[in-house]
Amino acid sequence: MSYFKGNREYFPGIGRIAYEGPGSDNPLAFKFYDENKMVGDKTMKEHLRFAVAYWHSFCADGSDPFGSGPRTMDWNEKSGMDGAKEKLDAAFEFFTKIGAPHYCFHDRDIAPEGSTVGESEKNLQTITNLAKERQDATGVKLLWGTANVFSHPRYMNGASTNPDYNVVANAAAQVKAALEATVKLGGENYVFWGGREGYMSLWNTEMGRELDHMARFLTMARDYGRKIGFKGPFLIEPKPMEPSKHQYDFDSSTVVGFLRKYELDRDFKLNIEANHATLAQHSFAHELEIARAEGMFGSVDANRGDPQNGWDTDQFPFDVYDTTEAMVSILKSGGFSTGGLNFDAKIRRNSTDREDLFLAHIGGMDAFALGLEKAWTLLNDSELPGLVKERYASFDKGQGQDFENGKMTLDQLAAEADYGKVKPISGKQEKIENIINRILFTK
Ligand code: XUL
Ligand code: CO
Repeated sequence: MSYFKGNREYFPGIGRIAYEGPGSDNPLAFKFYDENKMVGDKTMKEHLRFAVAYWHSFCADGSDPFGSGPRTMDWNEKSGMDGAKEKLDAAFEFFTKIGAPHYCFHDRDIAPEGSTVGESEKNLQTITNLAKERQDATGVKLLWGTANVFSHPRYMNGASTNPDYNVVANAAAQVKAALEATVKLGGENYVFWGGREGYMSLWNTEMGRELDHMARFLTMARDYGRKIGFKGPFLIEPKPMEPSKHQYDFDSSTVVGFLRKYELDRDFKLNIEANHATLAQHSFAHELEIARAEGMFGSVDANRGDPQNGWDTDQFPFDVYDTTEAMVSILKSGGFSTGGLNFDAKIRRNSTDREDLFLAHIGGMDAFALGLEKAWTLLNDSELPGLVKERYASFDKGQGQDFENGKMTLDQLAAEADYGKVKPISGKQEKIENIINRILFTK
């Protein structure tokens, strides 16, 4: 199996990662992710639509607020556009060696900011022209593009919600250029993560006005995207806090309410990130289920937090209970259409070997392959769907059905009240949990 080769090999000694099955003890092989294996009517590759995140894998060197980065990355040695070109080659070598069909980037991950708006745009155009060549040569596709309107100090008070109009205009220039880059590269979605769209203190904040500004900005971006031929969904990625004390896109329910209020719900969907869900005191599956209930499921940023702290630790997925529960919800949503599983995840600061980036992705891909297979079995070959259906059976016929279909008034419903008809009905939670373990730990 071939992989992309630039001027230099950045991951020497590592070839195309192959599926060797659960019996293999080769750390650089898939044990569960067999891209051509059929699960129902699609291959694993088609179901899972994995993507590699440019920022964590090729830009970050492991630095944290307490110290500089311990990782050496040969492709990050040169600065400016020379460095950006080497990083692009390293990225495509990695995508094709790990066998990820997609990638995702922010404008500033892939091309450096220049000293003027025009120079930044030129940098982005130059690098995305090269990215297009590499996409065409390898078949790797862009899952989504986005603009980083949160890292530069000019965005310290927000981007579209900034109280200074001049900053909002700068955010517009970046989003416009990032939309153009996404369209050029055939990106299937466009993401908005509002890292600093929120507040640090309510004493200096006009919240209603900022929300109106955010909606105005998103509406303009939607209109521009459609004008230049972007057909896919715009995605909002909810997160409750970090870096802001409070972010307006707090969680899925909040975002759905916002989108409906400003009539953006037809063009926008949700990009659910596991660790953002837990930061909001929800579970990953909870956020996916809200998106499903609202008909707004779009894509996933696959990662996990750490149960012992509340931060956005962005660890690679590992917990198969979690990936199974997530895949149950995703399959019930009808699976991915334009979305996919983007590893918005970083290797630990002390994971300093070059192979660690491979091991992390192999583990994440295997965890979701297992989750997919187990979820498929739970939904198609277990007692679970029947047990859930049975719980709601009183709404499938007669007056329950009339109630559900809006054919009853409160008077009529109240007239049915009868203490004698209400019997305790077990929720069967433990039975279901036992079924899940049986499916998880048998073939
Ligand atoms: C930050 C985060 C972002 C978005 C894209 O927590 O998840 O990387 O995914 O801007
Ligand atoms: Co994310």
